[in-house]
Amino acid sequence: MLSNKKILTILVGVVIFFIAAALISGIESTTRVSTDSSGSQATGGASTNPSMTSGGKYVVFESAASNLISGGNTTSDIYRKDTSANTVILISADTSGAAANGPSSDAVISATDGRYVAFSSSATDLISSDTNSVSDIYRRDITGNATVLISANTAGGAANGGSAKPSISADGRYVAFHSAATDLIASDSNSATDVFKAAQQL
Ligand SMILES: [Ca+2]
Ligand SMILES: [Ca+2]
Ligand SMILES: [Ca+2]
Repeated sequence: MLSNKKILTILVGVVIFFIAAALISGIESTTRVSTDSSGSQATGGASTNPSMTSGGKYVVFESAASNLISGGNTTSDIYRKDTSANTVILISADTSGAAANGPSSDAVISATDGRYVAFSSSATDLISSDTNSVSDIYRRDITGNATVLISANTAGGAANGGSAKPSISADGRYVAFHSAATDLIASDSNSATDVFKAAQQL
């Protein structure tokens, strides 16, 4: 027969074990990021493909929802959520600041401070001179309120083939992506999609 003291010791041990296991494996909390700045849920389309800064403050994602910003349209756009302030801003903005005229996807954010976001888009109004009718890579500077074409040809203009799947360095200076274009560099004659890395001033 076990004494009451031994039974108590075993019970305390079991309780400590389960508390420790819960602390080690437990999820502390889950919150929904794809909401508008007042916390209302997204309506009218799916929100997908998140990318996050290293400290977790900023999350970018694509969404076909039309209510995340005022003036939202029904094509997929890129948004950045500040998970501290709970504010949402449009990243795939045209030259006037409104939602772009075509779908955007594949958003990635500069991990260090979240200032830069690279993404692909088939919109034609993100910059003033996109005439190629295919998907391009862009980088948005949120602080500078400016969008630049990353998948530019050697003349600085729209490339002759589609580009997609960007990756951005932690500081936002470099963007890698793949492209079927043949005029991003001087001598691409392999008739195959290649991977490129572009540098942009910070
Ligand atoms: Ca939209
Ligand atoms: Ca284009
Ligand atoms: Ca090639």
